[in-house]
Amino acid sequence: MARLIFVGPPGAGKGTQSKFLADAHQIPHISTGDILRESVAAKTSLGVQAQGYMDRGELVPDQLVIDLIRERLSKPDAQSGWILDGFPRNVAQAEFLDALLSELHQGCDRVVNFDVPDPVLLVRLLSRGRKDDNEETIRRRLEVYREQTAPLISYYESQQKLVTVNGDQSMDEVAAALNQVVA
Ligand code: B4P
Repeated sequence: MARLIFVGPPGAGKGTQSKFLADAHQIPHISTGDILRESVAAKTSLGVQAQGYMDRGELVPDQLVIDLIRERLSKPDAQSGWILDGFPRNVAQAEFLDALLSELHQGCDRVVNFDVPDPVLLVRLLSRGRKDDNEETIRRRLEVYREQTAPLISYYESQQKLVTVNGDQSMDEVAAALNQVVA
């Protein structure tokens, strides 16, 4: 399984597990959150436009992330596999991705949904302590997840690509569960 999409609430372990699996399979880990944070730090035009949304726990406008994903997936190292971590985040982004992949003659093999209860997410994110990991912003990110990202579960279920992993286990246990579903 070389082309994977990771979906789940903030703090579910998408970034953590992406790194493990990308290293093991020697495929790029493409995290829209990481790319946006690097753009904010470098004060690029994308970063300047994205910063306020990220600080408030809102999704940045679709067109900004769509443009960056189009560019990233067109690079040579993304032609034989990737893990998309944090993209798509809503149905409009998922529809864009379906169209882009068909243009690039690619397809996604599996969509992994990380299932973790809200109280566990809150504890994890508060202990990570990133700039957007304060209680008010986390609550907003969880609301945004429920309103905009959770509908992707039925979107990908209907494409018969969805697998759900229990993310409320140790990192090694989650990695083992993930290996079983993507092997
Ligand atoms: P992201 O960077 O995607 O932020 P996240 O969802 O909080 O990260 P993640 O869920 O990967 O964290 P992880 O579990 O690895 O997005 C940040 C912001 O960028 C968004 O709010 C939005 O503004 C913007 N954005 C990104 N993509 C976008 C898009 N497509 N469209 C629009 N806007 C977009 O780690 C969490 C913590 O849990 C870590 O400390 C980790 O060590 C710990 N952890 C992980 N697994 C664990 C386990 N099994 N047990 C215990 N702890 C664990």
